Amino acid sequence: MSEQDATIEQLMESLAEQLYRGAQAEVLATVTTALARGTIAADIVNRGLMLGMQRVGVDFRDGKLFLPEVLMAAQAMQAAMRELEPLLIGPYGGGTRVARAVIGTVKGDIHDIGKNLVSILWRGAGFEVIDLGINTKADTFVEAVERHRPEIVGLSALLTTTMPYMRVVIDALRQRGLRERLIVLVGGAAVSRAFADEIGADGYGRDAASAVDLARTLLARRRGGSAAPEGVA
Ligand code: B1M
Repeated sequence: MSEQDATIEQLMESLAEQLYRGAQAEVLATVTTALARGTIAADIVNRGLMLGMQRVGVDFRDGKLFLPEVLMAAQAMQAAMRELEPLLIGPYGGGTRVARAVIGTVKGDIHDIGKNLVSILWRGAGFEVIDLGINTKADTFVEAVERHRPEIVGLSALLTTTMPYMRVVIDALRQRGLRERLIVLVGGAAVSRAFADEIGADGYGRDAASAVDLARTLLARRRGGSAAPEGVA
C-alpha cells in the first residue's frame, strides 16, 4: 500500500515507527503527506511523534535501545517539530501579547523536546516566550526574571536526579524577592502534581496542552478570577 492510500491512523503508525528508527527523512516525508491529507499539526505530534517517542522511552528503559538510537529518534523529532512549529503557533503567533513567560530545562538536564513543545504552544496562545534553553542554572532564571519581568516562569525536568533543582530555582527566586509576583509552572515526565505542591510551584502541566490551559487559568485568576482546571496547585 502506498502512503497515498493509507488511512490517517496507518500514517500515524508509520510515523511512530519511523521515529522509533530515527529515520529522519522518512519522518519528514510522512509529516508532509499527513499535512497534505489534512491532518492537523497537533494530531501529528500527539498521535504519531509522541507515540514513537513513548516506545523509544520504554525500550531504552528496558535495555532494548541504546543512547545513540535515542539520540537519532530525538533528532528526527526535532526536525519534524521545526516543520510543524509555524502550524502549531497558528494565527495567534505575533499577534497581541497575552503575557510574557520565561522557560528553561533546569541545571543538569539536557532534555528539551517537551520544553520546546510547551514554548511553541505558549507562543501559539499569544505568550511572548523567552526560552533559556537546557541545563539552566537558578541564577540564569533569576537574571532573566529581573531583566524581562515575565508573569510566568516555566521549569522543565525529565530526570529524577534533576527534578529537585526546580526547588532550588524557586528558592532562588524567593530569596531575590521575585517569587510572589510570578506564576511558576513545572512539568516533565518525572514531575507530578504532588511534587509541584511540595516544592511550592503554582501548578503542574502534565503535557504541553495542559501547560497552556494552566497558564491561562492562573493568569486569569491573578488578573481577576476564573475556575481552576486539573493541575492547579
Ligand atoms: Co533521556 N531519559 N536520558 N534522553 N530520554 C528519559 C527521560 C528516561 C525516562 C528514559 C528511560 O529510562 N525510560 C530516563 C530518565 C529516568 C529517570 O530519571 N527516572 C532518561 C535517561 C536516564 C537519560 C540519560 C541519563 C541517559 C544516559 O546518559 N545514560 C541522559 C541524561 C542526559 C541529561 O539530561 N543530563 C539522557 C539523554 C537523552 C538524549 C540526549 C539521548 C535524548 C534527549 C534529546 C533532547 O531532548 N534533545 C533523550 C530522550 C529523547 C529521552 C526520552 C526517550 C524521550 C524524552 C522526550 O523527548 N519525550 C525519555 C523517555 C520518556 O520520557 N518516556 C528519556 C517527548 C516529549 C515531547 O515529552 O519531554 O515528557 P516530554 O514533555 C512532555 C511533558 O512531560 C510535558 O509536556 C511535554 C509535551 O507533552 N512537559 C511540560 C515537559 N516540560 C514541561 C514543562 C511544563 C509543562 C509541561 O511547564 C513549564
